Amino acid sequence: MAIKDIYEGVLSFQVEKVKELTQAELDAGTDIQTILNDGLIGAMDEVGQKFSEGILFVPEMLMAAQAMKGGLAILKPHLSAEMSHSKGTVVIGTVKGDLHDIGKNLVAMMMEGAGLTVVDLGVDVEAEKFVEAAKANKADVVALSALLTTTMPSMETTIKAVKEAGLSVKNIIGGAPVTQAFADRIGADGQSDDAPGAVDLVRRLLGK
Ligand code: B1M
Repeated sequence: MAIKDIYEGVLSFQVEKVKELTQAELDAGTDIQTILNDGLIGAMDEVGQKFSEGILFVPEMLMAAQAMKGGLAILKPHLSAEMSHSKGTVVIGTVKGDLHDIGKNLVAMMMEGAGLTVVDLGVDVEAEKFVEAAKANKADVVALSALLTTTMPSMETTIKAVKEAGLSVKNIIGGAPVTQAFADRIGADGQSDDAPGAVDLVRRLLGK
């Protein structure tokens, strides 16, 4: 039994095995950060890398994320508030009018896997709800997803509302129809084409 087995368990999508191994490491007194960083997060970093290289695809990334989430659920009660907030808080949702959530969920899971605290508002989220949640959770980042060209304007409305509320947060956007030119035009701090890229973007924006 070793952290390496947790890492391999995530890479081979074994939810139950990852949960059992994570619990076993906890019971053995292994440092939580080591389990998190060297096991779960490390494996998701490799998954993200392989996705970027075209070696793994969305279904595999979702399965690995599920396995990682299994381990994370075991660790969560043991993570101190300080640790769980140490890498930043992201408020994420699919913008108003849009019900697509598979990609957004994947982004949220990868962010959790990267040690960020994620507040997921779901789908069809009004601009005001993003503002309220960002305030209530002292968010570092507001992350908006849209899959429809018709809901892209909701991103602009939301970013405008966040800025008007005077919140000191970074706004990022993503989803199939989103481009860098669009992100620039609506004043977003960045955009990403995929979930691993969104994690990298947040890390860059937060200087981590
Ligand atoms: Co809809 N749909 N859909 N749909 N749907 C698309 C998006 C569409 C391209 C299909 C098509 O026509 N070829 C089209 C949009 C056309 C357009 O606007 N240009 C479309 C349409 C038209 C519609 C409806 C209007 C259909 C209708 O009712 N007439 C309707 C709209 C409903 C609404 O939202 N109001 C509709 C409904 C649905 C379902 C409910 C049936 C279902 C959604 C189920 C769900 O999400 N729970 C659905 C689905 C499944 C799709 C397709 C087939 C697949 C989307 C998906 O989940 N992809 C899609 C066609 C396609 O993409 N092939 C389509 C997998 C997912 C992992 O990828 O979401 O792109 P994706 O996420 C990626 C990146 O985009 C990125 O990272 C993810 C992972 O790498 N990403 C981010 C996403 N969010 C990000 C945020 C970030 C960063 C990266 O930072 C914040």
